[in-house]
Amino acid sequence: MFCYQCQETAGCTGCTKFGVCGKSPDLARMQDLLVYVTKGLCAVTTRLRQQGQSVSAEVNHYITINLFTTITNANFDNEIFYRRVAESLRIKDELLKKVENADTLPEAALWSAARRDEMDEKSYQVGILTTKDEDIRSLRELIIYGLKGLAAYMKHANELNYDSEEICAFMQKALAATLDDSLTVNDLIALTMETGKFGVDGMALLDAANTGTYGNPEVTRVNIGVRNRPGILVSGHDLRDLEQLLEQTQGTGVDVYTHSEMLPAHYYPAFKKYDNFVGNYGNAWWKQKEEFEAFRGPILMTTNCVVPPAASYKSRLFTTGAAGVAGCVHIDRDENGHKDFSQIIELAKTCEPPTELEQGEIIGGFAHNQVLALADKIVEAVKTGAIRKFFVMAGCDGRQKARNYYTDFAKALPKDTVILTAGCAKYKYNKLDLGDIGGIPRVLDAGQCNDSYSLALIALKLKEVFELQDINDLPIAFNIAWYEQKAVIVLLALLYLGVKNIHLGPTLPAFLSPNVAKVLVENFGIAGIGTVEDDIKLFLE
Ligand code: SF4
Ligand code: SF3
Repeated sequence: MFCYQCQETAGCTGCTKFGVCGKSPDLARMQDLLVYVTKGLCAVTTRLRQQGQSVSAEVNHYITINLFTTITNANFDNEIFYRRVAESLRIKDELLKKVENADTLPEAALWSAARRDEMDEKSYQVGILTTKDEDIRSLRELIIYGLKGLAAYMKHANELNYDSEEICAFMQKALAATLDDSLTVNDLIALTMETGKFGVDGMALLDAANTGTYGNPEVTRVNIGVRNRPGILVSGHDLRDLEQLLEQTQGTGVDVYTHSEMLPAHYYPAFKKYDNFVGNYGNAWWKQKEEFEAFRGPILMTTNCVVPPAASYKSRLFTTGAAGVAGCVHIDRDENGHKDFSQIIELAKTCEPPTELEQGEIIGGFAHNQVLALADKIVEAVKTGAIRKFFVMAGCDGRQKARNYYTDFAKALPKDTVILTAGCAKYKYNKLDLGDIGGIPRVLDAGQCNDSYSLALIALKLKEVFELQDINDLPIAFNIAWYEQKAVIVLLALLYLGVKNIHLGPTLPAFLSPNVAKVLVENFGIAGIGTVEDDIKLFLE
C-alpha cells in the first residue's frame, strides 16, 4: 500500500505497511481501485457533456459519495468498496454505450471487471505511485484530495436537496484530468486553483443549504455535562441525520448528545426546539476510544472521523452515509431519504446514562450572519486598538502531540487578539478561559470545518468595511491546522480568494513534492509552523 493523503501519514512520507489511521493494505488498495474506477466514470461523464449529452443527478451523486467514502477515517469496510467498485463499473459501462469514439477515452474509462479476483488484481496496479513524475503525482493528488473534500461538502448539500450541476461537472472534469498524461505542471497548477474556486462555490452552496434549512447559527452556550437518562451520541458532520434522529427520539426517554464535529448543530435555531438535545459530549474525534467507552450508550457515526472501534463498544457503534466499519450495523436511507434509527433507539433504552466527563458550557455560533451583525462593534474595537489582530485557526484536530502547539499558541496570544475558528481544531482551545474583549469572546467558533466559508466571508466583509484593496492588508493571520482532505479544499479555497502567508501545521502535507511546495511558498507565502514564541512574534510584526 501507499497512502499519504492525511497529516498523520507514517514518517511524514507515506503509510506503506498499515495506515496510522487503521487502514489495512487490503482496504487501501480497494480505495485506490474505487478512485481509479471513479476517474474512469468521470472521463465518460465529461465526454458525454462535451458531446452535448446530460448526466443525471443520480450519477453525479454516486460519484460524489465515491469520493467522500475514501476520505481519511470515513469508511473501514472493505465490502462497501467492492460494492461501490462494481456499481460504478455498471453505471460507467452503461454510459459508455452513449459515447461517440469511445476508444479515444483513457484506459480507466474502458477497463471493466465482473469478478472480485479481477478487481483484486487491478487494485494492485492503480495506486498513487503509478504516476512516476513526482511533481505531476503531487499535483494530481493535491487536486484529488481537494475534490474529496469538496465531495463531502456537496454530499451534505445534496442531503438537504441543494445541488449544482456546474460544480459536479467541474469535479468530474478535474478528476478525469488526473488521468491525462498530456497535462503539464503548469496546467495542473491552473487546475488546482480552479479547484479552489469551485471549493468556494461548494462551501457557499452548503452554507445556503444549512442556513436555508435550519436557520442562521446563533450565539449559543452548549452544555458539556450529562443528564441522568440513556443517550445516543451523534458524531460526524451530517445535520440531516441528526435531525432525523432528533425527530425519532421524541417521547422515547432517550437523550441525544453531539460529539466532535456535530457540536455546531447546537447553534442552529431549528434544533433548539428538541428538549432531549442535551449538549456536547467529549472532544475531537481522536479521543473516541475512551469517550465512546465512557458514553455507555449507542453512537451514530454520520461521516468521518471514525477510529476503528474497540471490541468493548463495537456493538454500540452504528454508521450511516459515507461512514462504515466492518462488523458494525450500517443504516441506509430509503428512496425518500428516510433513515430508520429505531434499532439505535431501542438499544439506547437498555443502556446506562453516560458517565459525566466534565461540566460547564462552551460558547459558539459565530458564523458569518452573527459576526456581521456584530460588525460595527468589531470594527470599532479594531479602530480603537482594542482588537489588534484576528487569528484564523480553523481546521482539524488530531492525535499527534505536536498539535499541543495550538493550545500553547492560543494561550500565548496577547489579550488584544481574537481567534476565529471552525472545524474540530477548536477542541485544542475551546475550553480554555481566554476571556473577552468588550463582550466579544476571544474564541469565535463559526462551526464545522465546512463553515470555514464563514471565516472567508467575514474577511471579505471586513475588507469592504475597511475599504482595503487587498484581503492581505487586513489584521488577520492564518494559522491553520490540517488533518484530512476537507482541510485541503478549505486551503485551496483560501488560496483562490487571494489569501497569502497561510501557516499550515503541524507538518506540511507529505504529498507536496519539493517543487510543488516551492510554488506554494513563492506564490502564496505558505509556511509551516515554528515555535509558539517565534510564530507569535512573526505574526504580530
Ligand atoms: Fe496513512 Fe493517513 Fe492514508 Fe490513513 S489516510 S493510510 S494515516 S496517510
Ligand atoms: Fe475533524 Fe475529522 Fe478534519 Fe471536520 S472530524 S475537521 S479531522
